[in-house]
This record gives sequence, C-alpha cells and structure tokens, in this order.
Amino acid sequence: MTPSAALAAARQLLDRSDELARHTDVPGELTCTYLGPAHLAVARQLAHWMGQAGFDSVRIDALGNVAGRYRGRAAAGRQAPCLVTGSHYDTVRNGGKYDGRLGILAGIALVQALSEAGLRLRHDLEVVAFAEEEGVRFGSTFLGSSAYAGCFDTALLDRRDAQGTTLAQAIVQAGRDPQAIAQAAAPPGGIAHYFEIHIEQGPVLLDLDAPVGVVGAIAGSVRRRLRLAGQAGHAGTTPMRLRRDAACAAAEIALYVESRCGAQQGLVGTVGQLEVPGGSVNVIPGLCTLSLDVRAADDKLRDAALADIEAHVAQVCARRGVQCRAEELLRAPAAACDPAGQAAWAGAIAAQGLPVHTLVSGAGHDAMMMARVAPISMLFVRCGAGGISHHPQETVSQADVAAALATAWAFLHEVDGGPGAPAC
Ligand code: HGY
Ligand code: MN
Ligand code: MN
Repeated sequence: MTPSAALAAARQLLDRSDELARHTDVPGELTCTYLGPAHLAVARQLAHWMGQAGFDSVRIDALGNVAGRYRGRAAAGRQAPCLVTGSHYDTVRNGGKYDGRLGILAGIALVQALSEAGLRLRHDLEVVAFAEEEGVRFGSTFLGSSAYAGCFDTALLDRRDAQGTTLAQAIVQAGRDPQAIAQAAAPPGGIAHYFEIHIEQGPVLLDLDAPVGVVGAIAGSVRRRLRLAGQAGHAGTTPMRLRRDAACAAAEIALYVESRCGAQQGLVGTVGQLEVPGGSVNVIPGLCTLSLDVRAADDKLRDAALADIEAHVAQVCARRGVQCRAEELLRAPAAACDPAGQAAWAGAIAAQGLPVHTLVSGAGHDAMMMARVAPISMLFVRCGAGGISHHPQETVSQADVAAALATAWAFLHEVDGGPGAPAC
C-alpha cells in the first residue's frame, strides 16, 4: 500500500467514522447502544460498505455481528483456517467515534485495497463488526465476540436492561432468532490468526511520539454491581448515630477502591456508576447501587485486590448495619498476544521506518474473547487530545491512521504467507 493510497484510505476511514457517528440514540452526542435503532442502522451501513468493498459474502448473524468474507487462493470450499480481523460497533454513552469502529473500517479498507488491486491472499480473510462489547445495555460485555468464538453464555438471554427487556426479547424485536446464536460461531475451518486494530485509548503513544504500537497483553477485568440496603428515614428527625445510610457506605467503599488500587502499579479500579434509586433531598438513602471495575495484566494481582475490597465492604456494612448484595457481571482473564503475531507487527512497523514500541492494554477488547479460539495480536493507534477515550473528544489523525493502514497491509501479507502462518 503506497503512502498516498494509505492517506486516501485513511481519509475515507475518518469520513466513514463521521458518517457512522450520525447514528445515535441521543442527538448531539454519540450513544449507540446494542440493538437500538442507531445500532441497527450502523449494521446496515457496514454491510453496505462491505458489499461495495469487494467482499465475496456478507452476513449479519442473530446477535448482529456483521461478517464479510474475502476469499483466499485456497481451493474454493475447503474448510481451511482463515484470517480474521475486526472490532465492535456499539459505543459507551456519549462516547467517541473511533473506539471499535476504527478496527472494523480498517479491515474493510484492507479488503478494498486487495480487491481494487485484484489480489487474493493465501487465506480467506474475514472482517467482523462485533455487535456488542461495551456492556452498556445488559451489563455483560463481549456478547458479539463470545458468540463468534462459540462460547456465548445462553443464560445471558435472560439478562434484563433498565426497561426490563430481556436480551432474548431485544434480539426478537430486532427481527432475529435467539435460537440461531449458535450459528454465529466462527467459520468451521477455524482461525489461523485474529488481529485487531484499535485506538490506544490512553496517552502512552502520545508520550512516546509514536503513531502506532504493538500490544503485548490485554489486562483482565472483573466487573460487579453492588446493591447496598440500609434504612431510609427522615433527614431532619433521625439523629446521625441512629442512621444506616446506604450512600455513605457506598462512599467509603468507593474511596477504598481508589486507595487499594492506587497502592499497586499495574492495578486499576473504578466505581463508574453510583446511584441512590428514587432518592430525595430530605430522605436518608436506604438503597444505593454502585458498579465495580477492577483490572490488571496479572489476574492474581487483580484477584488479590478484589479480595481486599470484598473484606472492606463486609467491614463497612457490618459497622453501618447495611446489607450488601454483589452480582458479578464479567470476569475476563488477562490475554497474552501471540509472540509470532507481535513479531509480525513489529516487523511491519519497522518496515514503515517507524519506532517500534510494545505496550499493555488497560482497556478490554474483543481480542480477549477471540484468544479462546485463535492466536491473537493487536495494533494500537495513537489517540490525540491527551489520549482521552470513552469521551466525545476522542480523536485520531489522518497521518496516524494512514501509518496504521500501511503497517497493517505489511502485517497482513506477512501473517498470510510468512513463516508464522500455518499452511492452508
Ligand atoms: O471498558 C473497556 O475496557 C472497553 O473499552 N470496553
Ligand atoms: Mn470501549
Ligand atoms: Mn473498544
């Protein structure tokens, strides 16, 4: 891919990101929640662009994954292992335009370049737009990639959203069949390698002044929802010493999460949601719910912090006369990236004349789920605006996206035919 072709493809990718961002549940911001009207419109748009780009087949499965396949040179119909790339197209609330979508549009751009050049790889290449990774609507994440990896937890079909709609009902309302989820699984021939191109969502590449970076490992995460039940009461007549205030218990817990996770390098802990359902100014909070998100590249480090947090929650609740009910929403183990894949990315980056850096991903990615069925690798793209993400100021530059596409083009040909790729 020549530099000018990479720049043009990067321009198209950024324009398409803008176009996808027009589909939102909330005017004036980007919120594209799983199976809402905006989400369904984005799926149709991605399928349309895949059709235009020269894919040999495009399908939308029961969960809403949009998968395009570009045939390789292997004899047609052989169940040979294929190469897969992709990312997710749902967003957080009031999110950015590139989280997930950049990886999907980069995959489409690579196939478009192959098709326009009349080139066929040895392997089939499948580009997958995973339908749900953020966990905004139903709490659990990786719904799309877990189905594609053949490890979808059918118990999640009973999970309810804030309106009481189950996941199964939402799938039916979208005109699809929850019973067909098993068919969403990856191609029967298996996957030779899964790679994901994603914005870094942090400041490290900015700090290193590097447009792209290789991911060495993806931090594992545990997500929980805690429900604290104390005693509601009159804010004016109840003496402080007689209160069982659920919000004050939550506040102590949130501060402990911050101090415990701040005490160790490589550990992060976040209370992203904290609310008093139906609260009033003049009523002592009898109920308070809070979310917990604890991550580390080392699962043992993370689980030790979780054990300490659990012990602290028990101590705070006992002292305050508050009951706690905890629900685990997600437990995703840390995922190591394939050494051969990392080496192929490093060689492709160096071939562009760029510095090679390897970093750990603090953010979770669909690649963690794909690690269950294939060797995985990731390329990070530098974020501007201080590295901010999960925020409308999330941004990337055309030059950095062009560098990522040119690097990915070199990587793709290496992993397709290089020593690291299995015969097909
Ligand atoms: O939360 C995450 O790490 C990812 O952006 N879903
Ligand atoms: Mn995200
Ligand atoms: Mn993401």
